[in-house]
Amino acid sequence: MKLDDTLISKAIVEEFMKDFLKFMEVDVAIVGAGPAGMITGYYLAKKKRKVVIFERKLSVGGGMWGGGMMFNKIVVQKTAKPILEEIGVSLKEYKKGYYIADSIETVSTLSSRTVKSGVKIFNLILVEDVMIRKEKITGLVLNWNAVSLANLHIDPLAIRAKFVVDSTGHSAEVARIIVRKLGKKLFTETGDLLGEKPMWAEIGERLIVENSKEVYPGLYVAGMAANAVFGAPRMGPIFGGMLLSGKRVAELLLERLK
Ligand code: 48H
Repeated sequence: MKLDDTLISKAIVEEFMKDFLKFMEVDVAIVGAGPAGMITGYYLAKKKRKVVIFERKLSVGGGMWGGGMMFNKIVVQKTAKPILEEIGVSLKEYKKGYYIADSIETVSTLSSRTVKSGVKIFNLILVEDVMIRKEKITGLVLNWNAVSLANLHIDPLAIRAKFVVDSTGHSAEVARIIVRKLGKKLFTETGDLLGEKPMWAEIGERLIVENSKEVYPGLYVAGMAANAVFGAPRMGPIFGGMLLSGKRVAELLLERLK
């Protein structure tokens, strides 16, 4: 069989477009394919919800690849152990209640399980705005990240979602867009982003699960974004909270989608 160069290109364009069209209307659109976003997607897709994740970078995994200060190991506490076991990551007990995993194995296994569960991840796409109708978020406004990096004046495209999850990490970008465009409308004490507090693993990891909830009608926050919005400490290189937060948001959304 001779290989046809143009057929190879047609295959890519046609199949990409099919996927893109299919995921332009979803149950849940997740912004950011870090650990929190991927776990949220995994638990939603496991229950057959239609889920898409948009990630602006070439690679998924967010801040997980580098472990702590580029030592590529991640630590999770006992409560998060069942999640990593479920997705098939090897864990070693370091000291009682502290488990350690290889960060490369964790990101690659998590992303593989997320995609195989039915979540569609589009990389290289930046979420630059939201759609609001009757004071509820109803969709996302997308552009290629390369367009933004090159500072090109090119208009975006839009997709519709019943619910949106902001799992963009420290920057809490979707919640920030709401405040910038609509004023202090978040479900926080002041309506504004309260901002992340200094590092304290014990408190940060506890509060992140409580903070993983709806922050504006139709918009949920998961992972580091939850503590940035609700004003809780960062936790440093422990990742259990990101996984527990993602799972919590998936559970809340499954209730809403019933
Ligand atoms: C598309 C976007 C956009 C956008 C951002 O940073 P992440 O890994 O976030 P989490 O919450 O899953 O995990 C946080 C963890 O990595 C961490 O930073 C910890 C534990 N820090 C503790 C500490 O003390 O420092 O992933 C977020 C992802 C990234 O891949 C971004 O590229 C992506 O979101 N993203 N994608 N459109 N507007 N903004």
